[in-house]
Amino acid sequence: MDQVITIERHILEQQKRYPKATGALTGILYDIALVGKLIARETIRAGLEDILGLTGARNIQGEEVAKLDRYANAAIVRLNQFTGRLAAMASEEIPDLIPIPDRYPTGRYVLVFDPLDGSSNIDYSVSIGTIFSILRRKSPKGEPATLQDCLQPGRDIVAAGYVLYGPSTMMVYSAGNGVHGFTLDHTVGEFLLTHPEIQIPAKPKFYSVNQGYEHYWPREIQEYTNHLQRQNLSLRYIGSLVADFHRNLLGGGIFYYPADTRDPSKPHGKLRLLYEAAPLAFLAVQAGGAASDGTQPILDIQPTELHQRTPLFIGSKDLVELGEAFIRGEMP
Ligand code: AFP
Repeated sequence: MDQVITIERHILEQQKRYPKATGALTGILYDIALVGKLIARETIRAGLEDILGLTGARNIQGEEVAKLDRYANAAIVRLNQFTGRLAAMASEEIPDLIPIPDRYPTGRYVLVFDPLDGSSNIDYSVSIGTIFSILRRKSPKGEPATLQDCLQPGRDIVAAGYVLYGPSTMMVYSAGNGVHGFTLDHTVGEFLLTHPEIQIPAKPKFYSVNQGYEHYWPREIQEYTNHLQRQNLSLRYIGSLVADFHRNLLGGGIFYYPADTRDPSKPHGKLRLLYEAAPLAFLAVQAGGAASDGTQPILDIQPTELHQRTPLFIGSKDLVELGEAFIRGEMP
C-alpha cells in the first residue's frame, strides 16, 4: 500500500523547510482543516435541519438554526480568535475587519476568507466551498491590527486554499511550494493526501462562464467566447467559483467572470478580490496557470477596500493570456 499522508503530517513536513518557522502558520492551516470538517458535517445535513426543526427556526436542541453560511462564518471566527496566531480576520460575511477580542493574545498573521462560496447553491445540493488566504500582518505586533493588514496584494499571500464540500470533501492548499489536495476520509476523520503537486494539465478541456449574461458583455468577451467554442472546449459552469475552479485545476480550462453591464453598481463584475480571486490566483499560479483581471495579474492588484470586486480570468495560462489579448483588441 502506498504511504498514507495526513494533512497534518504534510503541513508539518512543509514547515520543516523553514528552520525559523514558529509553527504559527502550521497551526492556522490545521485549524482550517478542522473547521472544514465541521462545516462539511453541517453541509451534509443541509435540508434536514428544516425537517428536524419544523419551522426551520430552531433545531431539536432548541438552538437557532443558522443559515449554513452564517454557521461557517461563526465557526471559522470562533476557532481562530483565541489561538494567539492571528492579528485579525476579514470575511465575506462581515462588513468590517474582525478584530481579535482584547482578552485573547494576537499573532503575526491575518486570515481572510469566504466562509461558504456558492452559498446560493446550497438549496440545490450543489458543491460549495470555503476559500481562504493567510497574510503576514503589516502593523506592529502588540498594537491593534488595521484594515491595511488585510489590504495586501495577492503576491504577499503566505498560504491560501479552499475546502470543497462536494461528492467528497477536499482541502486544497499551497504555502508557496506547489498545490496539494487532500480528500476527507470520513471513516477516520482525516484529510489524506490524494493529489500531490497539482499542475493544471497542458491541454485544456473546459471553459466556464455564465453564458446567460452574454448580452451584457462587451464585444471582445463575446468574441473571446466564440473563439473558445471553436477550440472544441466543453462548457461547464456550476455557479460556485470554488467548484468551477477545482474542476478546471484538475481537468484544465478557464473560468471567467467579466465585468458586464447588468448592474451599474458593480462595474467590475461580481467576484471579490480579497477572498475569492486572490487566493485562487495564488493557487492557479502555483499550479502553472495564471489569473488576470483582463489587463493585469490578479496577484499584482493592490486592494483598496475589503469587499472590492474584480473581473476574473483564471486557469490555464494560455487561455488567460488569450483572454487578455482579446481585451487588448488583438484577436488571433
Ligand atoms: P454566492 O456565494 O452568493 O452563491 O456567490 C457565489 C459567486 O460569487 C461565485 O461562487 C460564483 O462563481 C458566482 O457567484 C456565480 O454567480 P452567477 O450566478 O452570477 O453566475
